[in-house]
Amino acid sequence: MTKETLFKDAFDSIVDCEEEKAMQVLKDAEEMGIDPVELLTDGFSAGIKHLGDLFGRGEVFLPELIFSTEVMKLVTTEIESKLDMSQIKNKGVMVIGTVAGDVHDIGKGIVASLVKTNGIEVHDLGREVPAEVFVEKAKEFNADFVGSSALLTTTMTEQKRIEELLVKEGIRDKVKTLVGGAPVTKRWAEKIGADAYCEDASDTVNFILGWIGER
Ligand code: B12
Repeated sequence: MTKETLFKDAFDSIVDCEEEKAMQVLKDAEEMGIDPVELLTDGFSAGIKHLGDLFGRGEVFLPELIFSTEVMKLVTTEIESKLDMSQIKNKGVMVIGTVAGDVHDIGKGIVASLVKTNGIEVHDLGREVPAEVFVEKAKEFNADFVGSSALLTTTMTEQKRIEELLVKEGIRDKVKTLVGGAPVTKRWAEKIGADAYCEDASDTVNFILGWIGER
């Protein structure tokens, strides 16, 4: 088995909604010493994104998307349980969530896990989180970082509301804001005044560790 075949199997296991195959890939990856985060990003996540394209083109339907999401969630839970938390040092505090009106939480969950394994205390607020709650929790936990995920073009505007509320509540300069999700871009982040747009979980960690280094 080569690395390429393994990544292709990871991709296919999500597209074809095959739980057993996905679990076998995880086992093989462990034996081969493959980085689980790389496998998650370039294998499984690429698969769910491809399925989204097929869904967008009307080639697959919502039930298929829901079943594959279940497999994706099993995979991410399994990988999360294997991530090394032993180096955890509290380098900062993050609140993260998916914005109001949006149930997509797979990517947000991956980001939360990876940030956590890099020594940040993470408070995951879940999904469909109102802007007011992001700000309230940022205050309560004295957060350094506020991350919001939006997967729908119709819910991206909630990220702008978070920025506005942080200003209104007088804590905008106490936090760094990070935005992500499939329709979100660097341009959008700049437009709404967010500190960073992150393409994926590793990108997020790089931004956060960079800011911590600047302190
Ligand atoms: C899985 C999925 C679902 C699942 C979600 C299950 C769940 N618990 O998450 C289900 C089936 C429930 C679903 C429902 C719907 N979906 Co949907 N879904 C998807 C799909 C296929 C994959 C999303 C995903 O998990 N990707 C994998 C993860 C790993 O990637 P990611 O989310 O982008 O996250 C990465 C980065 O973006 C970044 N990131 C993400 N969040 C954050 C946060 C921060 C702070 C940072 C820094 C970084 C960051 O890092 C992550 C890790 O690398 C996408 C297609 C796509 N291309 O995204 C459609 C998609 C998002 N869905 C879509 C639609 C239309 C819907 C529905 C409206 C369908 C319907 N008719 O009901 C509903 C919406 C319900 C609602 N109110 O939210 C459209 C959105 C179109 C648009 N432009 O707005 C898409 C693009 C599909 C399509 N091509 O049409 N969906």
